[in-house]
Amino acid sequence: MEGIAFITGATSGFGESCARLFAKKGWKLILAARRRKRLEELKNELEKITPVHTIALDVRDRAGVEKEISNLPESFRDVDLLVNNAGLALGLEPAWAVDMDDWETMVDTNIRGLLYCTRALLPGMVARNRGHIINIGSVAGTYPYPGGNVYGGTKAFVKQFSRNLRCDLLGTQVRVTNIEPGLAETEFSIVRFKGDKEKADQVYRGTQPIRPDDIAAILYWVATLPVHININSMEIMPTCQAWGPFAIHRENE
Ligand code: NDP
Ligand code: 8X3
Repeated sequence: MEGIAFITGATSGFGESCARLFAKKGWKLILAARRRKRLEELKNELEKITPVHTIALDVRDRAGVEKEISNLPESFRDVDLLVNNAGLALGLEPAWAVDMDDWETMVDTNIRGLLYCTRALLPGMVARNRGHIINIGSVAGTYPYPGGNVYGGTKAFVKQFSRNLRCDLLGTQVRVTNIEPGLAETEFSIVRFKGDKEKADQVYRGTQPIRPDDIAAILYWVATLPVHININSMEIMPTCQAWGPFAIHRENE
């Protein structure tokens, strides 16, 4: 099954890998992110194999999202798949020490941005009785860790919002999936540590993390299952990752 995929955060990591794979499989692409130059480079490359429409867009800009989606070119209008992938973590400080701006940026991107894109594209999917929204959540939306505070909170929102969407969409053929990856090497940690590449590299030191192409392959499988099958959620960790024991603070130790 081919169709039209709208991918947010297409300029790196999971989004970029998905763009490449879906292009190879014959899907038409709408690629959105803020970095215009990277978008244009990707468009030039992928346009050789499939039609591509790019949107230089900050998903936090509600009016911008609404305008761009209502002005999609005719041949890109009937979006079959929305991949709500644009997102980020900022910092790992404890809650009492974080920069409030970082919390706001995560909420505005991972929650509000995802909502704006979803709300703008969903009516068309329901009207056509066809479509799929794949949200990129995280294991951080289920399992807490020190410094995960608001990032994990935003992904917990994505998890429950995905489930609630399924309830609203019951009776339609529109599907919803929450993909929840664990340790994956992308630009994620460079962004989290605000450009500190050395610190970012330490996150993946001695590991074999998930690669963006792994997530793209999983996402493609989820998106191309028969329409009567809905994968509600999928939690994915690299084999080198698992859970730890409960943390217990002991006095005088
Ligand atoms: P990357 O940093 O490599 O990619 C993030 C993408 O999101 C970029 O294309 C970036 O593009 C885009 N983006 C960020 N903010 C905005 C914005 N305001 N408006 C539009 N686009 C935006 O990281 P990943 O590929 O790892 O991240 C993709 C998703 O996966 C995120 O939601 C992340 O939380 C999630 N995730 C990541 C994991 C990991 O370990 N890597 C694990 C679990 C989930 P640009 O800067 O050009 O706007
Ligand atoms: C990204 C995975 O564990 O760094 O969502 O939060 S983690």
